[in-house]
Amino acid sequence: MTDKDKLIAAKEKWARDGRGLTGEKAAPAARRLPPGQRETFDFPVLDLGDQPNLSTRDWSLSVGGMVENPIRWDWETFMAQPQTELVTDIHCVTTWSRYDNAWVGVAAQHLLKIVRPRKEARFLLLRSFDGYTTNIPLSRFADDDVLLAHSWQGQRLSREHGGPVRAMIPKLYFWKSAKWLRHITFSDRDTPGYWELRGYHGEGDPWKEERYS
Ligand SMILES: Nc1nc2c(c(=O)[nH]1)N[C@H]1C(S)=C(S)[C@@H](COP(=O)(O)O)O[C@H]1N2
Ligand SMILES: [Mo]
Repeated sequence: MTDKDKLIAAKEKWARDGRGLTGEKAAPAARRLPPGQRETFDFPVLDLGDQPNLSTRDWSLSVGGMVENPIRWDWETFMAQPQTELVTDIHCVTTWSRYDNAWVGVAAQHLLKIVRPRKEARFLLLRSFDGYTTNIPLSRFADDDVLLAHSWQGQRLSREHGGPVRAMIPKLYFWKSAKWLRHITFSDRDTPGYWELRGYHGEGDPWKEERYS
């Protein structure tokens, strides 16, 4: 490539990436990095400091509240469900974003088919083995890119990143993606979780900069 070709290629890439745009009014499809975020290449660990040491034998997921069919899945039952592979970007409210994370897990849409939320159910509260909680509108949990994930980049999720199983909700800030997932409650009412009680947003859409309430 000549220098001129390189310059053109670089400028074309800038256009594709939307470099230099504030992005404040840009539609999500027009850019990849939500407003106020910067790309990171490592995978930071963020939690309350108590990382449960769970073997797959200690782990189970129960789902209850306003559903027709409450369940409790142990590890074998969870792994026997249809498995979904997805590549998604992570956006943490502390302003780092990490692109192209390859996940494997059970799709939220599959879980919803099994438990069948009642008509009145509009919110979920996720509870974790470290006592952490976070709330999510059912409409956001029902998205086709939401997973209960057990693997990341071809390996089982490590303890520090929430293994054996964590939520993965890529269109919301990452604090909504509960690690060490233990229980999901469906409700007609919104119950604020750990960070939501401490000034963070109920929905948490990075494209709308829903950081704080
Ligand atoms: N159980 C549990 N899940 C949690 C947290 C936590 O403290 N406990 N922290 C949340 C926050 S604030 C973020 S940013 C992400 C971080 O996930 P990571 O440590 O895998 O990067 O997990 C979320 N899920
Ligand atoms: Mo976070």
